[in-house]
Amino acid sequence: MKRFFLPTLFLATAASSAFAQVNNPSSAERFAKPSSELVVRENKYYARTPLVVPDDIVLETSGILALPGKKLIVTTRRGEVWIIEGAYDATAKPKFTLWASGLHEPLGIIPAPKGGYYIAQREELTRVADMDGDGHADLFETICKLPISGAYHEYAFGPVMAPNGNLRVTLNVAFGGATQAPAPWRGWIVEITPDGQLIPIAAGLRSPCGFTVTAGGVWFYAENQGEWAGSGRITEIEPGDFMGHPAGLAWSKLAGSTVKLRPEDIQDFEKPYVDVAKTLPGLKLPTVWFPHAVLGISNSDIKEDTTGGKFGPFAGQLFVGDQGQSKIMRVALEKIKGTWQGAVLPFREGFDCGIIRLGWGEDGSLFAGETARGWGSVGPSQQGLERLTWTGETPFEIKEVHAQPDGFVLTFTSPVDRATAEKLESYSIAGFTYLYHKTYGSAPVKRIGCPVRKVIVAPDGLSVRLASGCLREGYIHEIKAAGVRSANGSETLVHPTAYYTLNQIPGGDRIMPADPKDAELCVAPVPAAANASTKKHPNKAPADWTGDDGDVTLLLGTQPGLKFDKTELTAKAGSHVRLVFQNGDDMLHNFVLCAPGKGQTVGAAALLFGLDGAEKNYVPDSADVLFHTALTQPGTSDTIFFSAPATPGDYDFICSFPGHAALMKGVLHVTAK
Ligand SMILES: [Cu+2]
Repeated sequence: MKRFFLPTLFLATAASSAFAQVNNPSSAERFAKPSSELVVRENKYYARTPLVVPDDIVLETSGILALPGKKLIVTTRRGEVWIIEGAYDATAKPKFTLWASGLHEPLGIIPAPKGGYYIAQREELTRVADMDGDGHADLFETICKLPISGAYHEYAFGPVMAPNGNLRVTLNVAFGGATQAPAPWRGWIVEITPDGQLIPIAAGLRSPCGFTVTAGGVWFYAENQGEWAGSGRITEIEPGDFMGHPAGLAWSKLAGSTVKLRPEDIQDFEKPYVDVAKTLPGLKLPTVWFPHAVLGISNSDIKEDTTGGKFGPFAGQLFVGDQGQSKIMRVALEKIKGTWQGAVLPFREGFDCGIIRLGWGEDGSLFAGETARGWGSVGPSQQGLERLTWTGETPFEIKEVHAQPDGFVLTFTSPVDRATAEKLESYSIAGFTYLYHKTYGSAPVKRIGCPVRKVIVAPDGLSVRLASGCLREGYIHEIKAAGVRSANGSETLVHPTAYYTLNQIPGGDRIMPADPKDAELCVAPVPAAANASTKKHPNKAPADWTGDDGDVTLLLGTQPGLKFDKTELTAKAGSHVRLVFQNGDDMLHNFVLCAPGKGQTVGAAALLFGLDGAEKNYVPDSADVLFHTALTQPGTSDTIFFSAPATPGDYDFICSFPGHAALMKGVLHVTAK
């Protein structure tokens, strides 16, 4: 997970029925705004039902397993295991029975073939069972110890049962400090035999909250943005792989390790991940990148749709939860030249709380387990459990994206309207990628437009083939089909944008010959906008100032843990202020001076930025923004020159990088002249 905290004021949610369970009444007023258009539309196809939880239970759901007879067994971050009856009923109050307690932050539960359940706790994999049949657990059998140092970020996720009957567990790295893998196998995925033998599989994981093995036997895990991870992503895991975070390499020399890389092989590359992968054997390319703040900020559990159509038109695809943005994304994969790749799309947002666990119900509904504690999340609740059901109506969506030698094929859930689908202007494509470096997260880099040159609509209207220039292997391609309408009723797509990670460009027939001018046309524009001097980013002293220093110099720095080094600054009304913003932290930050009381409003608006956010320093175009610095790299500074407001008062300042404003805030006291 992350240490990012989201302002929960932000909302992108939800039908009024969703308010049935508000565990934190003080946050109810945060829901004063009307539901967004998108969520209202999503509700038509996928209905959300929060479970009613008794007031005396804190259901920070961390593991979900459906039991026969429409029951569930769930674990919580507080170490409890509950059996829930009536969880499928929209109106009745479910019955909760405490089955076990006293576990150490369990983060998953699966059946154990010899009875009871396997549960991963922070420091061990355990079999828990009810031997005397009284309805409560009485056996707690340690299968395998998982060493920890005590750092709060040392989560153990799982287990997931491998096809061979062994159990896999993923082990988070610790946060910060000289080493983030203070105990063996932190930063690894390991396999444990039922008799407790530990087999290391792959290294370089950072915060692998979710992982799964598909019906086809392929393992994928979800990674959070963070240090060494430019953005969220899911990646195929095979034995011997290195996933990018160097902390776990401390243990690659131990007996049993299949990973050949050593800590000294990794430096602060500061280059696109795909470029480093070409020269660093073993570094695994992400299967599908999830653009940060666009498709989640802390992606969590992965569930393959094995319902055979009971959950709608996406059978065989993957659903991936997100903790910070309280939403679920959808992934459609394909294998090209031996490499997995594919598209991620938005699926459903507007949940009550951050999602860390997903679990199928026995009727093909999807349960979402929720918690906000320690991280914050969008929505009114601090924890909970919701059920998502397909209403039986088919949403008009991009169903799959398939790479072609000269572009992409998009398939749809229902036929497209030919007139709009045949127009080039109905589409746009752009490529970009993320840096591989020690810094926490990366802005999207090397973004270029990919001109759409030809469209062929299939006779049945269920797919279109797009030919485009400027495609790059290893890059993410943002594919928009905003102009396409449905044949039936001229509807727009519910979610018109897909992000396809093009690890391999396939061979085969082209529909457009390669343009010899491609190479010169496809040049990344220099994103000068971010550093330009503007009225609100005045990075040069005005000519009419006497000297460059103005009347007062304010020094502002940053500290780890999303903090400015000062929360109060003072300047006289109308005085000439030179503000030096020095970012000494290991993450990207800015300084945004806002109108009195408007800091959190501006911070919430910054969360809505898509990929263009970096070019705009994540500063919303708003009258509430008075002045700001550039988005400043770790160890660098930006200086701005402005006249303090003429009206005395307390002016908010924040960092507007998505997710920071709730904690990174302060006040500029403007005093009378
Ligand atoms: Cu910040």
